[in-house]
Amino acid sequence: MAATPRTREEQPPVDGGDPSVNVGKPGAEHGKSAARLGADLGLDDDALVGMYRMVALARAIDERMWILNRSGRIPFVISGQGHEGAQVGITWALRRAHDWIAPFYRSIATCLTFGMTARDMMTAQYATANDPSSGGRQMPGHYGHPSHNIVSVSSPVATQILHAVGIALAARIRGTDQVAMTFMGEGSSNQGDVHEGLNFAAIHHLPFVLVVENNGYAISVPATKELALPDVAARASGYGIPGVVVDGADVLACYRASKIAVERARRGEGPTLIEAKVTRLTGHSSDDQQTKYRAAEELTAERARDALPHFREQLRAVGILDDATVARIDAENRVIVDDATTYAEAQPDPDPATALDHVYAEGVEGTF
Ligand SMILES: Cc1ncc(C[n+]2csc(CCOP(=O)(O)OP(=O)(O)O)c2C)c(N)n1
Repeated sequence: MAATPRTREEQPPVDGGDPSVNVGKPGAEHGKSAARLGADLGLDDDALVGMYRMVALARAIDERMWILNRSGRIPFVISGQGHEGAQVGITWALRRAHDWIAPFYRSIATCLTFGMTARDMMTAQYATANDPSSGGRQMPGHYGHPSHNIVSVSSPVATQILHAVGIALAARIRGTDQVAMTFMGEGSSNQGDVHEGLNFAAIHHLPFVLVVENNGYAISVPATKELALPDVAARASGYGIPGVVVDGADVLACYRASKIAVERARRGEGPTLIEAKVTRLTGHSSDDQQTKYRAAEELTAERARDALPHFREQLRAVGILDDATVARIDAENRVIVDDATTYAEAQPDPDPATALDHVYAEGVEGTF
């Protein structure tokens, strides 16, 4: 049997990759001028601070969820910690209230960036009657928001690609100029749905972007047992579309990759596969103990790839953030998270009489 290539160098080139995706590193490329960082991407200082605020808010909400879980207030957490930088950077390139996203269970920062609020997220965790994701009927972490064009998360992984490709097809037929983007892990990218979705979207040049957030594990299964090559993005060439690998700890690199993909999709040139190499800072979920299958040294090394401190230092290095601004953002985020927690805790549960609503078709005789 032929040896399987294991390293990036041994791989065939990933079609369409942009060699300049490492933008945003402070220093030689950008100098110390605050005005220059992000300028080539059309991002001003306010936008950069807004992106940082969003990464920090997603982390603060996520950390609160774990505290609430461990203190018995909410039943289940599936975390986005380690994914936030990629999620904010990538989602930032979409047009809110116009484009569509089909998120997955780690898409906390994605959903916040696309319009959901901390209260929306927390009511989903508490499964309250007024939770916009499902009125307390979905599993926690299965976010959705019809008025923000956020499709409800499905529990079977990867099905969201079919929903998003269908939305992209509808957008094409209706001529709405909308782009549909979906998100999943690298393990999920092995599902048959992904082949069907990418093949169809590529053939028809649909306005669609697939984002694979590769955190190296599918629950306890490491990437080496999920993929026979290092990059999911390499598969894109099999569909005749660009595949881009991007460092998920580099928010601006993620934004750039997404901006290119979204503009291409909107121009009618078809889909792109973006693979963001992220990290999973927590267990798979609150029901998982990752120290059983990950060495302490590996977990320490993962912390060094955390986008939150990286982005903060990047903005600090060019003078866009200072200690006072960071402290102010942290304090504001604490208020938002406290408010969301108190609010969600006080909301009523759904009425048990509605438990079967939307489960069976109503008014249809003889179909079951
Ligand atoms: C079709 C299907 N098979 C299995 C599962 C159980 N399951 C839930 S999450 C998960 C791991 C997914 O890993 P990955 O796509 O890499 O995403 P990650 O959770 O690591 O972000 C599995 C196997 C499922 N939900 N749906």
